[in-house]
Amino acid sequence: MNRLNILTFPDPRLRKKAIPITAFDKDLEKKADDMLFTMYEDKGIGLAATQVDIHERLIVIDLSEDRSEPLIIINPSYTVLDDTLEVSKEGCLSIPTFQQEVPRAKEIELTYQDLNGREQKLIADGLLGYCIQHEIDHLNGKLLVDYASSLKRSRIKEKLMKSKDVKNKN
Ligand code: GNR
Ligand code: NI
Repeated sequence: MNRLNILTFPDPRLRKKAIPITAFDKDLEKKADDMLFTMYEDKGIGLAATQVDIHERLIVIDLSEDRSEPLIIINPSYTVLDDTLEVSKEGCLSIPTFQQEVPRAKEIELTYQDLNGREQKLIADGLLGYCIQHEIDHLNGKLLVDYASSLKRSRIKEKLMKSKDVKNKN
């Protein structure tokens, strides 16, 4: 398994729209494995392929305490079952040190394909529901900063660009 490099805001590659997956092969399995490994290493609860510069509709999630319940989600779409908007306070591995409150649908029904290309359905609310909505935002090039004020967005942009300068000088 390989640890993949996670893109950091404001990298323009985070804005690319991911395309549907059509080949359910060994190569796809390896991408999913590497993404799970990377997510566990970086202590995230979810990761979208866009964040590791793969612009295909693939996400991985694991909400379990002992990191033993990996979910591999391909070509996801969802319908809203309960459109009450709940406020979810979220972080993102692509925007270190940043947190944002985001309005999310309370309950969704997710339709997706598994690694074998078989269609699956899942009803989700709470953190799982929010996480799925967060990851699908990534596949569409949308980020937590888009829910923030322009002042807050420019502050985090300056901060992360500076910390990148420091890294490049060392
Ligand atoms: O690790 C993460 N935590 C989180 C918390 C609330 C809602 C969504 C998330 S996803 C995030 C990892 C990440 O950046 N995934 O894209
Ligand atoms: Ni994220």
